[in-house]
Amino acid sequence: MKALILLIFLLLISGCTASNVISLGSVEISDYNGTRLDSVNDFRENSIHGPQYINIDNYTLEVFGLASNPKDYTYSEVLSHQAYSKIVQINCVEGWSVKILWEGVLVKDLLEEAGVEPEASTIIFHAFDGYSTSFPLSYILDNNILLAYKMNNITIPPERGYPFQLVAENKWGFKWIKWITGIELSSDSSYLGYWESRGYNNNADLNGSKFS
Ligand SMILES: Nc1nc2c(c(=O)[nH]1)N[C@H]1C(S)=C(S)[C@@H](COP(=O)(O)O)O[C@H]1N2
Ligand SMILES: [Mo]
Repeated sequence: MKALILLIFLLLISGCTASNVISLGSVEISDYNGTRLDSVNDFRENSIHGPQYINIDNYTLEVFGLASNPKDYTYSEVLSHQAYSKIVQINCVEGWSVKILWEGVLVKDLLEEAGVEPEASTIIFHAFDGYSTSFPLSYILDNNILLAYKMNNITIPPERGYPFQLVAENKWGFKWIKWITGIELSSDSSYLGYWESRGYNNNADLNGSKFS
């Protein structure tokens, strides 16, 4: 009898421990399918107003402007979209670069939900620190541009743009807007963002000129 009670007790606690596993956060990876990655800590901090610390409970991503179905998303609503990943290097005009595995959702998927109106030619991204930058709509659609929430398998840290940084591949770092709060569909193809209105090339192609 005592042995039976002991056995039941042991079964119970083993069951408890098994269902009680607490998942710890992921660890940054440094290698992906044979590609050596740089680290989240290899970035330089040169943001216009320093790091921003966004409270995710009050956060919304607003998709607005020339859209038939403008929408406000919570963080988890954005993350409920199909996830994609790719390795892309960010290059700052100041001369440093960092190669990272990015994971996020396609900006294109959000734009399709918002219903792009025919006059929309330009996508303007707005950020929590007042920063902005813009792209031709075709660049966003044709290149599967990511709105990233993870870098090297960890959630993007506040200093690096939490909750979202744009992976503006083949463009200079100043197009990689962090702390994104708004995606605006616009017809203003001559819109100039923060650095673009201070002399940097609005096209910002890596193989083109840095300055306008
Ligand atoms: N919101 C916001 N995004 C921003 C910036 C900024 O000042 N504010 N700086 C840009 C510049 S110039 C570069 S090179 C990259 C660099 O990313 P990092 O600041 O994480 O190194 O962020 C870009 N995104
Ligand atoms: Mo930069």
